[in-house]
Amino acid sequence: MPISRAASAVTLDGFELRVLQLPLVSPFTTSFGTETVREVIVVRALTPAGDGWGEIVTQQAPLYSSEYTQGAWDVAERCLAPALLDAGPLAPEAVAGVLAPFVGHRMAKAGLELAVLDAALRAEGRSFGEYAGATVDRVPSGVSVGIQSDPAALVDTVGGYLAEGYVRIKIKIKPGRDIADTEAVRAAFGDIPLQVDANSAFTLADADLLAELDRFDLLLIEQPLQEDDLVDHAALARRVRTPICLDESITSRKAAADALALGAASIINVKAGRVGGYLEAIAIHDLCRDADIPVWCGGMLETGIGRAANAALAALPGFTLPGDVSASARFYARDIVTEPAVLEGGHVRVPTGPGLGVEIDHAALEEFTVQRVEIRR
Ligand code: SMG
Ligand code: MG
Repeated sequence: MPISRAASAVTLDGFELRVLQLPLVSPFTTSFGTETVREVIVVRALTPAGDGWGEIVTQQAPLYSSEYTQGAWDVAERCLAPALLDAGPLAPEAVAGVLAPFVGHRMAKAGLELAVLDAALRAEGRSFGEYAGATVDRVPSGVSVGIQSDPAALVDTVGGYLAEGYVRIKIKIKPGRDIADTEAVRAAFGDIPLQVDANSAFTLADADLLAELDRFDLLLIEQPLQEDDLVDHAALARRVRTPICLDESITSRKAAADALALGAASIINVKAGRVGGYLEAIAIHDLCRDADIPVWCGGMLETGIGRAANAALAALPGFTLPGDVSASARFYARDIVTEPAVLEGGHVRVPTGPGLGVEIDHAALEEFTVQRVEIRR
């Protein structure tokens, strides 16, 4: 690991966990359901030098992946936080090793690691972007558009986002809401950068249908098959011209290497929560950059905390495709940071302040908190 990615150790006095429920500005529908409220866990690392903040990007129910809020809460409170508090002064790079004996629970681990990372970098006065190796000061912003009532409504919604300046559109698809939706967006807006995300809703038996998407010149098809269908994804990739991009399947650097070796993906969606943390996400970026595999930064409807971290991650040089790093207002009327991410000329700025470079709006944090616990050494 390059020396620039080493931060100094912090002394952990404790962690505070909060479940937040943030209302969404509009319902978000994917192949697995509709959300109107984003439930998320905010993590505060308590150190003598100050607090660090992270977020656990689970949802209320295990629909995107096997993790869910109360499961993450339980494992964080019962196992993960106590192990970190027992470890003594801790560098952020040591967090994953301390948590490695606990199988799975990557989103929970990622949220704790991010809080430690933020605390350590704030103490050093260094930004996460600088630490991670960001090479640009703003990143192109794509938007993920949920399934709408019908293709005409989808065209309306996409038109609104294009008018705001988003530089790439991703539409969610599912069986029965696939070809016609994609065709409607292509017909309405011509040659815009466009991709689709199925969130695992198809099977290899749908290969002919998925191959019909080839005529729309999409940037990629994201996660058409199940999380553990690597071999089927490889078979599908041989039957469609559109690049296959994996999201749910890529749970680690090793999973990314395996998927690439199998030919299951030619593009990778990097999401820190899904892979157990931003450091593992950076390792996947490094692997793909060395292998000339394009990556882009995925999103989990993050609050201002994770959104700031995502903007910095997306500023690494291997992120050659626009990510799901949109303005906070795309999801939230009120965020929990004092300066939520905004869209400026189709881009989102990479924060430059210490740590994640955002300050918590404590009144908003309180307003959305529905559950709270403190774990002390
Ligand atoms: O944060 O802009 C965002 C959301 C992007 O579509 C998005 N995420 O599968 O890529 C994905 C979904 C998962 C979100 S479900 C909580
Ligand atoms: Mg996805």
